[in-house]
Amino acid sequence: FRRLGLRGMKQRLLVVANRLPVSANRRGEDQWSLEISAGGLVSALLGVKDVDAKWIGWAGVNVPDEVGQQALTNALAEKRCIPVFLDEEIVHQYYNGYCNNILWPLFHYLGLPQEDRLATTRNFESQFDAYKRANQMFADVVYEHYQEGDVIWCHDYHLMFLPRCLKEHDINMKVGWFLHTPFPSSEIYRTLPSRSELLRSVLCADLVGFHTYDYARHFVSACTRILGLEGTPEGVEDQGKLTRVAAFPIGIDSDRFKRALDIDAAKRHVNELKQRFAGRKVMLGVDRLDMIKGIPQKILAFEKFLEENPEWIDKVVLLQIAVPTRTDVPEYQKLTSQVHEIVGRINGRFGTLSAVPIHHLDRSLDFHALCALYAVTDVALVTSLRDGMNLVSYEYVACQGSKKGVLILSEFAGAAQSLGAGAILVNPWNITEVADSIKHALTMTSDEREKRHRHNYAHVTTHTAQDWAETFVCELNDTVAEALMRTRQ
Ligand code: ADQ
Repeated sequence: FRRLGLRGMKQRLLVVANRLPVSANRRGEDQWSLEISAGGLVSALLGVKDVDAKWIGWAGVNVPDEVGQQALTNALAEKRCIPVFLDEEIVHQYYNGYCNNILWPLFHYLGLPQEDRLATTRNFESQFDAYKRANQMFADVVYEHYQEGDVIWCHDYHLMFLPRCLKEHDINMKVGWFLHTPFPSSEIYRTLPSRSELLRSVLCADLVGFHTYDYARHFVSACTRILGLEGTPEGVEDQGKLTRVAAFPIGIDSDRFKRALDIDAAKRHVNELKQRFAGRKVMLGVDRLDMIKGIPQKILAFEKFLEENPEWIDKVVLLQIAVPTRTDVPEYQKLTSQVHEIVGRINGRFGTLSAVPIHHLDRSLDFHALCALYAVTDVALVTSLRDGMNLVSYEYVACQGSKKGVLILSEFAGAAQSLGAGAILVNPWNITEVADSIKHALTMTSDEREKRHRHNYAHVTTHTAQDWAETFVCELNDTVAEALMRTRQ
């Protein structure tokens, strides 16, 4: 890639994502309070500096009245955010329905939810219709704010129809689309009833990006097998028009995490945690409470470890921080109960009068508390069943400057491709293997720990969110410039 850097380019960037990076709470008819929300996309884009960027997306609330909408628009403007207003019905059909019930499980190889498979199939067309309408609503807001020369960067599976809406409005818009989840094998993807229409819409973008080369390859295969188009080393070609397809592995703002640990609030948390868990090894899990994160599998592996290594009872504790998401979706409510039940059972089984083996918190932590946890814990356990990248593994490594803790990482997370040499890679479905890895991590020599950590730390601190965004935007500019040259020749 040509690494021009965004600094000084003075190019405007419109980031379009389903959710704005803030959650809005109404405090009165025209009063809103805004709070940064947790999530991978937010964390990554907060790390992108020195760009004239505006963020377009849904604020996560239904605001039916004009007074409220205007007040929220004004409050968000200070954060360089522009809201898209979606009503309850469209949120239900587009977001809960098509995005979260159909695309999300499919892209993570979970298929459609079993018990409402028939209902899902029946509702499919109306949900897809709502999906297209919602994408058009995002496009309408982009048109309102677009200026010639802007780069429009569309994010994620919620907005696969957006590149098409934008290009139909103005073929000269520079449009990039990036997927934060895996793109599944074409054999999985091809079960989606709207498979062709979605692929064709994504191909309207100038540049299509994925976290890993494998996801990019799956996408190109889907285009060749389902649409009969030609896959080239550059991307996908349709009657002479090339859509560039490439891998852009995301990163984090590692300096922000390191700096956070110098702040008094974080130091206080570190001291408290050290005192609280003195004499015991601490393992950490931090996830959104989602089925793709493999939380039940992780906890069951920990149980297996205690069962097979009783000498560790009372000497090791697992802290599992699970921030609830999509709480109105029944599948997620079921997952919460399932996790609570397993944790209760294991704590009943292995707890003593002085300690319980698992501390499970169903909530988001503030940034400094999270960094402190990353810094003091001995092992991080990431057991995603599938995960586009998994930034928690990066954040853990960034905060482990002095301790050099061990990362146990699922081979099904995109991060396994970048942190594989330093982490202990596991198949999260194999509970015995994960239990053995826990033992390996807890008993590892300091030489091995240091060597592994050094590898990962070098990667995390040199492949940052800033690099990711710069590379994507530069590549988009280059792709458009090259296409223009080709048409002029
Ligand atoms: P997510 O599925 O949200 O992201 P991940 O990449 O791990 O997964 O990011 C989670 C983010 O939320 C991290 O920055 C973490 O610090 C924060 N977080 C999680 N639990 C938290 C808690 N309890 N309290 C506070 N903060 C918490 C999606 C894809 C990923 C992909 C990212 C970025 O699913 O695969 O890596 O986008 O592309």
